[in-house]
Amino acid sequence: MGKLVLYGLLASPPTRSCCLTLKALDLPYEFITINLMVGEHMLPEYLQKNPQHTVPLLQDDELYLWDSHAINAYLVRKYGKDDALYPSELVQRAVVDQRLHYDTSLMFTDSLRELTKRLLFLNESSVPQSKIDGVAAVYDMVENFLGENDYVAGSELTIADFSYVTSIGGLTAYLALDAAKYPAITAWWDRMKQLPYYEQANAEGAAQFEAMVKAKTYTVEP
Ligand SMILES: N[C@@H](CCC(=O)N[C@@H](CS)C(=O)NCC(=O)O)C(=O)O
Repeated sequence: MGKLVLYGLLASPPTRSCCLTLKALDLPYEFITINLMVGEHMLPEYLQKNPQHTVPLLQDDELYLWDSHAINAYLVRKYGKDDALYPSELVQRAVVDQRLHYDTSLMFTDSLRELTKRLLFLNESSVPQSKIDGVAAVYDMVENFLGENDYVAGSELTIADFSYVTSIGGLTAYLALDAAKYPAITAWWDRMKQLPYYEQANAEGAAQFEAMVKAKTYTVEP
């Protein structure tokens, strides 16, 4: 097995989704911090590895792979003892893929990344109400995805849960999750916290992210 290196930032939700997958698969890896706050992701040596300048980035011997969803799928396919976290069966995989694309397009990118970019990277002092409404719409959708299921893509834990637990966790820094309104998300999140590697892979970085957002003073504009 090659040496795995994960370049990332603990506060970054997609980085932590990869930490969760690595831990779930019990894979040893080196973690190299790329501090976005001081622009380390824009340095030529990083751009050479990932021209899209995002974290996380996985190095597996000569392969450099970015995008957390692609990384997580790759890790399960290459190193998983079975395909449980990213099922090979056509329909099950299609549902997992749909959940992942929802994270890439809407939940993380359009909601969480956009809000965070405005406040932490562009240093803006307000966010539009429409963006906070967008967070509520994401909660509605994930509550719907979960339905009666234990996990976001059905009855079994998959890599989609790792993306969702980090993205939803980040969104709660902007809009608290109302347990009465979102009982399925609340129960699922509690279930995720029971995973033996959850604390180590997600808790510290999630607290760091929340502290960064909460340290900002901002208004919500109509
Ligand atoms: N779809 C990507 C998104 C990654 C992403 O946007 N990461 C943020 C940090 S949480 C980042 O690297 N921002 C810096 C930039 O895009 O220049 C993934 O899932 O890995």
